[in-house]
Amino acid sequence: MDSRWVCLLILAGLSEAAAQEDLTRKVFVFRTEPSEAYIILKPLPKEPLQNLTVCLRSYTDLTRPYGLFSYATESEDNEILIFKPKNTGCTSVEKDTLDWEHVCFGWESATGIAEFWMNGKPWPRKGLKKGYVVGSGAFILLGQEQDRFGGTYDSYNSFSGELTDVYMWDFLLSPHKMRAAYQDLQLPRCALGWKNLQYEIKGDVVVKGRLR
Ligand SMILES: *[C@@H]1O[C@H](CO)[C@@H](O)[C@H](O)[C@H]1NC(C)=O
Ligand SMILES: [Ca+2]
Repeated sequence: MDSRWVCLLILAGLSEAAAQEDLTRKVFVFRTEPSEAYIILKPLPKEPLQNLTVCLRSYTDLTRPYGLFSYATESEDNEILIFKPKNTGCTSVEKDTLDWEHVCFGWESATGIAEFWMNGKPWPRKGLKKGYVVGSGAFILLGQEQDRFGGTYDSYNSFSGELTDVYMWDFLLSPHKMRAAYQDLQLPRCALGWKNLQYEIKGDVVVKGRLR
């Protein structure tokens, strides 16, 4: 979709969460590199989606490509994918310029408009799959890119580092709320969010307090 970040899409509806954990001021640390670990997110979507927003914040020194958020259905493994392609232009990351990166991806079927926000700043909007409906019955993972519904990961695309502030809404956030997500301010209620997260850790991932 653009040169630095790729967001593919197709998505489903969200149901109410049951057992939830408030992860405020916490992060997931994916400790190994490359990694076979991932985190399964719930609740599983029940309704097809016509609108959506996914936001998250990550911190890593990886220079290879990596998948952060992978939403797959049985018919489409890249239904929604937040994936960072190879870091171009440099072979190693300057450690003192490393910083957290916050991204939000939003999409609205009626207009087919996709938004991509990087650290609170919108990139030029693009057209994407106007009239499409994201299928329900999804498998949502953090830290790997699914090449098949609920499985087959290429560890070369795995994430290593810290991940936090993961949210998904079944509507397109307003520009005001996109900026609020970046600034970690009050956000609209959602079934899948960092303050009420239902998740299951698979592999070497630990929950730790934030350092910043
Ligand atoms: C999706 O967004 C459009 C435009 O804002 C709205 O008209 C429509 O009702 C929404 N659909 C759902 C299922 O919420
Ligand atoms: Ca894939």
